[in-house]
Amino acid sequence: MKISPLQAARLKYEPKLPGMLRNGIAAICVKEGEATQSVADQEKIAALFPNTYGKKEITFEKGENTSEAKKQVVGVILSGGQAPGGHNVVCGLYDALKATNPENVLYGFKGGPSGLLEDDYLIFDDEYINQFRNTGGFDIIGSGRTKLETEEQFAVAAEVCKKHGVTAIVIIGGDDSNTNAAVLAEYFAAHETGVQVIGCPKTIDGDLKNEDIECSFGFDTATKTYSELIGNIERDANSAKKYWHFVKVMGRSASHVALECALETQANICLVSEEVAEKKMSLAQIADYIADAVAKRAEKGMNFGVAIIPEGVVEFVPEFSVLIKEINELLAGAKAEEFNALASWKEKYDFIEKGLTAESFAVFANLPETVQQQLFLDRDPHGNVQVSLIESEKLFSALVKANLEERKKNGTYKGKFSALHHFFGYEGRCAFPSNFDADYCYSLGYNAFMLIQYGYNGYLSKISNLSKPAEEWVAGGMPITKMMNMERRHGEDKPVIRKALVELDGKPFKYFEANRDTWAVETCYTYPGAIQYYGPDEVCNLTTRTLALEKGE
Ligand code: FBP
Repeated sequence: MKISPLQAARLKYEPKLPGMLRNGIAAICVKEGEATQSVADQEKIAALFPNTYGKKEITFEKGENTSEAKKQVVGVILSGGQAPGGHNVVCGLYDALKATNPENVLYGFKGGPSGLLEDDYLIFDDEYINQFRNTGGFDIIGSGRTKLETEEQFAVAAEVCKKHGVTAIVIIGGDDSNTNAAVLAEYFAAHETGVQVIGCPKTIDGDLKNEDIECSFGFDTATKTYSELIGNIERDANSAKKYWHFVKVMGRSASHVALECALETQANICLVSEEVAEKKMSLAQIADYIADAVAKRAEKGMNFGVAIIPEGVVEFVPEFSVLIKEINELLAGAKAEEFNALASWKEKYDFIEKGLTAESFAVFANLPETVQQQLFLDRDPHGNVQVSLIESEKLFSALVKANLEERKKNGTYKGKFSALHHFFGYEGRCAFPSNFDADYCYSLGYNAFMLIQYGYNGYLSKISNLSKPAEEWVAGGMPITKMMNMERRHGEDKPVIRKALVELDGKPFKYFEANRDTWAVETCYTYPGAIQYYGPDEVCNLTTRTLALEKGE
């Protein structure tokens, strides 16, 4: 198979482990810390996890390895959206497993959690795994979004594990997948299957983080990739001086990706969904906020700019989420057929007008027609509006355009407004992992095996002190139940890992808030350029601005 020169070079890269894991398997000992409590709802979580609740946090240290010598057969699963570095988690896991005992076996369940349920797997060997070292993507075994959450599924999983003599399962996933890992761990313990479950924190969205997990893997590479592209666009905008670029960036719900890109590039505008919700901003207010910056820049002769829009923002606009709920109800059940049978958009529009409340119809009527139609055409199998498919970059540029036209009429704006649109998402999810993600992921996988070897169940592989050089990173594990609280999901109270949204009193947002008025009106662009894999430390091992600010650096 032909491979690119960079791929060939990256195959040879040796990921860095935390100092304490560097002296070989025989010299890794475990230090137990304090017993843990869940972050909230302690009694309820303890009752739901009688076998795995309240366990101790642990760290690894240099010292004699006292783990029990037994043959390990481990199964690994990649769950959910791709994130750069996933291959290295598998490589780190494999290397630690084989270094401990060459007889140990690593199964890769294919296509996500369904691979475990369907007993669809491959067995890793050196030749196969070596092709994937330090590469992006999840194609090593594929990924999927099947949720492992029912007792029936757990029973099937236990059967499959028994069949192959599996001693542990490693689930590489986001907050939902790791929540399910904790439930599976409890099930395996309660049924005395002898199978351990370890999770690894993955998602480019950056919303799986808390006082224990400093960041999920993939966030570093994905945001660097988007920031490179946004920086290039800024330079183009500043050269041609004729376009406003509206750039939507991925992040299903939280705005960590958008905020990090704004900190990296100092774009003129960045919406932060959490702030939109907090201030209960309407679409018109958001448009007015952006139009203000456009008008002020136009006064200085700058009819160009860059605005970053987080993927999930419309769901955080209160009036818009009410509209979505009403549309979902309007077309529930048989009413969808009635609607679909209407021949023209005009007839459909009348049907919508009659079915919505006056407030929601007013919101609807102000949307560009393409977005109006999107709300009724692109629906999921349950008939619900697919909010993630709404082209919010186009929605906001259209609203800004209309706002500026009004300003033109009353003589408060004389500039030119020409908008271009971009969506950066999939471009960043499978990039070659940055050195940070390559090292972090390899360490997470290696560490996951050490947790297995020392007999832990229901733990998340934890590597911390991440803004420092890898030598100073701290390796250990945290019971997943510690990160859980009860939340209402689909009408039921469920134990879940809390999703980390952008904190408006957190340091990254505060820094952004302190600077954004200047960035909006002046041209303060910074150009991060492409991720560097080889060269001086200060360009190859840059931590994210988010992590650096959170750490007070
Ligand atoms: P995970 O939470 O599974 O990591 O996925 C996050 C994400 O990349 C979001 O940023 C995006 O909204 C979504 O996946 C897209 O999902 P899909 O790959 O199914 O289109």
